[in-house]
Amino acid sequence: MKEKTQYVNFIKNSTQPLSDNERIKKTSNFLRGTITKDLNNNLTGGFNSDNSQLIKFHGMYQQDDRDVRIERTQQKLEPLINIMLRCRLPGGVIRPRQWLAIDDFSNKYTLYETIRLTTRQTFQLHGLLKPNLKKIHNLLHTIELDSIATAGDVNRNVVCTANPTESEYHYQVWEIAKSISKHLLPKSHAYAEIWLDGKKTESTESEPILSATYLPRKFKIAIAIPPINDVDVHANDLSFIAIKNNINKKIIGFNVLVGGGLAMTYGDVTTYPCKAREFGYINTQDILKITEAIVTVQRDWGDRSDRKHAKTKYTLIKVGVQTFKAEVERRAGIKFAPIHSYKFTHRGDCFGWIEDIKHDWHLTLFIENGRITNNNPNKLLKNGIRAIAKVHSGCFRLTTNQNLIISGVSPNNKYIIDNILKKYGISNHDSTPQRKASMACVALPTCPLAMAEAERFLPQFITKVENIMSKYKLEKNAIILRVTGCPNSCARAMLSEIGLTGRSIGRYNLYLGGDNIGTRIPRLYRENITEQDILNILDTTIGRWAKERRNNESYGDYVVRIGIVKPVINSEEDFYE
Ligand code: SRM
Ligand code: SF4
Repeated sequence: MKEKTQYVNFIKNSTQPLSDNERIKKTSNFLRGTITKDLNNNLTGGFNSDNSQLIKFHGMYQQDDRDVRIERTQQKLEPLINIMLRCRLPGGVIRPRQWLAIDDFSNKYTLYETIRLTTRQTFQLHGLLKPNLKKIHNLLHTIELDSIATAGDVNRNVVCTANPTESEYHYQVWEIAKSISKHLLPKSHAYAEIWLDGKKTESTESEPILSATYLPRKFKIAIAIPPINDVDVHANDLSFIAIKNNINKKIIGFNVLVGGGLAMTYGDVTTYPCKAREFGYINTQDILKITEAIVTVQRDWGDRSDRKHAKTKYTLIKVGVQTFKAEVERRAGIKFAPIHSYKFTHRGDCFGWIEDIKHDWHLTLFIENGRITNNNPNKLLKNGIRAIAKVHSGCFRLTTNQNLIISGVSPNNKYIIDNILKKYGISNHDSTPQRKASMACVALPTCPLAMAEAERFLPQFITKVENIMSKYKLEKNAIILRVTGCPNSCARAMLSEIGLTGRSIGRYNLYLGGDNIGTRIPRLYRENITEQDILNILDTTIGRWAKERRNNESYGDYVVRIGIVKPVINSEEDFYE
């Protein structure tokens, strides 16, 4: 305990130089910087380096098309700078009229003309040009959406279980997701001022929860409704696991988990993916107080010198669960009760039509890599969803697996939706269970951090994995398989049974042995290998799994049981063993 107290004192009195992002935030005048000046500068398509950090807090990333980067450099042209915008959509619910407006905008004003559903239940528009930025923010505003705090050192989009099998509870967790999102939003008027031509306010603002320098790093919150762990609780700084009263169908409270996170830096063993720790149980009415206390402890104790160690997972490991938890209880004035028992049994989406207790219908559609596009002439996905949005009176729910639920369809309208899907060639049946259990991050060409392909690599790679599955008569089975273009794990490869993380173009690290409910981190099996090497390994291990597995044993559990990889139990101690 002495050591932990010393760490907290060290943070208070730290003389380590702060990271440059701290300077940018501090001098930004509550996230304004000189964004407006850059916005009006027609000589460049981008923002200066400080402002390009600040626009993240307003939900935007400066990018360039990496496919044409070299060519443009040779032509002595500035890179094709453009902006990616990420919307704030707590719980992933979007109305058809909102969808139509976004769809229109993406057709008229984005370079790629796509809508990209993300692993955190929202959508991104890639390829916006600076002159169109105010247009998109004004549009979002008129349809009651915004992109505030979907990036930067703040609380990000709050995710919750969207699965229609849990419809009785969905509304309750969605309401909570919205209230947490609102509670933790920056209070600064900068967004309205810059993007919506809002009235200029004197700089007497304050950020009572986030502070004038905001959080040390991004912060993520999820709400899960067991038995489904679709939100991947262990990827989040703070997770709430709903405890249900099955008689009155009310959620009575939540188990609280803190300190999950998946990223690492290659070659730096002080960084690693981490599971969240159980803090205890709280009643539903205490959720905002507990959230605020956890966020402010991380705000005050998180590392502001070294961004690689700034996330809650490292703060928690440094001070220990007991010290962190005691401080949360002190600040919230609430004591955690012992954890209520809960069990996760799966986390994939439930594809196809499902009827809820009110006799409304919900259709979960598989969207490969979350990319809504018309690129395939035989499957005009974007046009098809647009056509549905025109007649649909319910809503759409985005899932954390990059899929789309057409939600709240009356029995009479079901056939209308089915006919539209048929007309546009959209079907769940053209994808195998293996394809539906696989996911990739965006990576190239837009992500500046990508070391290898992910979204553009996955479809063909899965075809090869499907061949292996059918060779061993496993067509009805699926392995959770995820690919990311770098070790940041945006498609949560570090919670998959087979995880690939990009090393360089065409080469990946292969991780094996996560479980299929998202409660075990996989272990590095082979480093920096080619697609063919990976397929050879999968052929052998999947073949053995087909023959030797016990009952319904998953691939991840099998490779751990027979010792192909040792399980990761406590990543800060054994991830690099
Ligand atoms: Fe992510 C950065 C895309 C979910 C961990 N992520 C990025 C950036 C913005 C690259 C950048 O910083 O310039 C990527 C933009 C690519 C592009 O062109 O669109 C990017 N992340 C994504 C999305 C779109 C992946 C997807 O295919 O759906 C997801 C958007 C989520 C959202 O809607 O808010 C996305 N990112 C995640 C997740 C998964 C999750 O949250 O469930 C993780 C791992 C969980 C975690 O945070 O530990 C994740 N992204 C990162 C990191 C590593 C952070 C760290 O702990 O060190 C970075 C890099 C960073 O922040 O410095 C990053
Ligand atoms: Fe980019 Fe890496 Fe995230 Fe993929 S995992 S989107 S490559 S930051």
